[in-house]
Amino acid sequence: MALNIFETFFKSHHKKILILCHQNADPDALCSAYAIKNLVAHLFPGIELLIGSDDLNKISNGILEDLQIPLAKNFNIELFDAFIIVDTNNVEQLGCYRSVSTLSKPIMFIDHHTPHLSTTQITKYVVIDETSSSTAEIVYNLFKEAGIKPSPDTAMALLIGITYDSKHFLLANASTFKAATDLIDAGADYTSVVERLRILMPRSERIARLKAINRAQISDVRNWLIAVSNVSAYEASACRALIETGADIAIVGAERKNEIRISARATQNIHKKTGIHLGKLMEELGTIVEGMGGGHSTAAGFNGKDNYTKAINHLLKLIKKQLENAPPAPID
Ligand SMILES: [Mn+2]
Repeated sequence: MALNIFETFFKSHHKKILILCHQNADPDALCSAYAIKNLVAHLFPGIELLIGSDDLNKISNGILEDLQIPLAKNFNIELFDAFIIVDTNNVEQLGCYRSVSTLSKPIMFIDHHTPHLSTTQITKYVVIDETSSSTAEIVYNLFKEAGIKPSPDTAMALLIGITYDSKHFLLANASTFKAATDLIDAGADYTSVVERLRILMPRSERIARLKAINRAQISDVRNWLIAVSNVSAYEASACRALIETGADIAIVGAERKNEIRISARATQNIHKKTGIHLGKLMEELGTIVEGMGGGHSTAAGFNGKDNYTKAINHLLKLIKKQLENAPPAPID
């Protein structure tokens, strides 16, 4: 089924295609893009496929070198016939390549996040599975459906993507493990995957986390603890630090020259007990404040312009409104 959509997209005689990762591309995005490039080389030789990303996160930079993944730079996006957007649920997250949606060219999304409303308006080519641990698992299933065994390098890349996004199989289901064993059979080595993903947290990230905790404002809504803070970088990591420290919901904003970025995280506990879905709230925020948001139930983000205080206050209001009608947190 997914392979049908994938093949139909390529059969439209596209000659030069760009695969795009979200900004600050993580190993799931980068490795998925690399594996798609190799799958297409098997299925449709003759198509020129390039991988692009506004920037890569630190771990991805290491993987890029290790696996010698060709990342294209300084290209003109107008020279491509079509685009594949991986591990990204809205074009706003493409950073400097966000204008691809205005080029009136075919676009395909391959992703495991909750699709943004705009996605289905932009294109009919969507290979999205929200139940999948990672985009890499979706890409592996395309190989499987096509009856193609990934090369050892491709298998390695896919296992890196799956391991990273499933948090070393903490968020895995049976199909995640099945994909992993198939990839190990195809030549991937799990010990090397773990070694590649193990890096020390940079000092600047540790400082950002400590500052976020120091600056946190805490709201108590029906015993649920919401922590709001700000940093100049590492907002997602700062959110995780606040959650690890004890918040039920963490919101961390970062304000840069002409843009604001907000990350939010919630515990599985508050999501299960109150039904709160941060991805949906971030999407709603995009209809109130200029910008675009989305994500998963317990991890979401928002990108906007020049409206930091307004965006944070509105998000907090949306969360409070929902919690006021939800079951309270049990007090210990
Ligand atoms: Mn992912």
